[in-house]
Amino acid sequence: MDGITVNIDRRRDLLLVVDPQNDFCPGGALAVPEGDQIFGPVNKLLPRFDNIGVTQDWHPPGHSSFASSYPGKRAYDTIELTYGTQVLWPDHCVQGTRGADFHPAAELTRAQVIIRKGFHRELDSYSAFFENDRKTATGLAGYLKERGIERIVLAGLAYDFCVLWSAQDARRLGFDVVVVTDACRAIDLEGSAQAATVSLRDIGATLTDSHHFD
Ligand code: VGL
Ligand code: ZN
Repeated sequence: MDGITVNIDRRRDLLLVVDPQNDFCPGGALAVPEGDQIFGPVNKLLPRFDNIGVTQDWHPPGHSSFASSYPGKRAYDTIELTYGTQVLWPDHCVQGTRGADFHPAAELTRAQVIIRKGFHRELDSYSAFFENDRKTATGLAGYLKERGIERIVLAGLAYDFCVLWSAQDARRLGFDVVVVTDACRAIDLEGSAQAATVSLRDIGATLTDSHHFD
């Protein structure tokens, strides 16, 4: 496990850094345990890639994924929305707030595309490609196809939500997928981190760590 060597192809590969934002790091509104530990591996990988994308969770106040939008509900409860089961989160990554900003440790100046997601009030978006209805596109797939990208190398937060869902959609869209496990951290709700690893293997994603890039 975690030992497969990946040869970077600067033309066809894109490094996608998922939601490297203050609110997902220690001290943030939806802090992922050790979330800030990803930046060592992420910053080591960034110079190795010519094609770099970033996603930014970007919710309006009162977003439908916030527990505070439902009287009587608490964070981490679930509800049924039109598109299926939705975990309710603490208010996080509210548009224009410091919590929604990229973490200062992330060296993202060479990123060429920033995809904001989760900005429709009634619809959450974990994946970089589609919102949680799995139909509303973010536009990233078209961008990548026009740029000739064939493989997505994923790092970021959170492993078991936005990274996982991005990997699933990327595979469905025909991209090869590599997940850099030490450049990710999980929220881990009821075993979701382990379940994510099983799903990633299932869909044919390559799991490796940042030491195994050639
Ligand atoms: C995420 C929960 C809510 C993530 C975003 O980035 O994984 N998780 N919003
Ligand atoms: Zn969110």
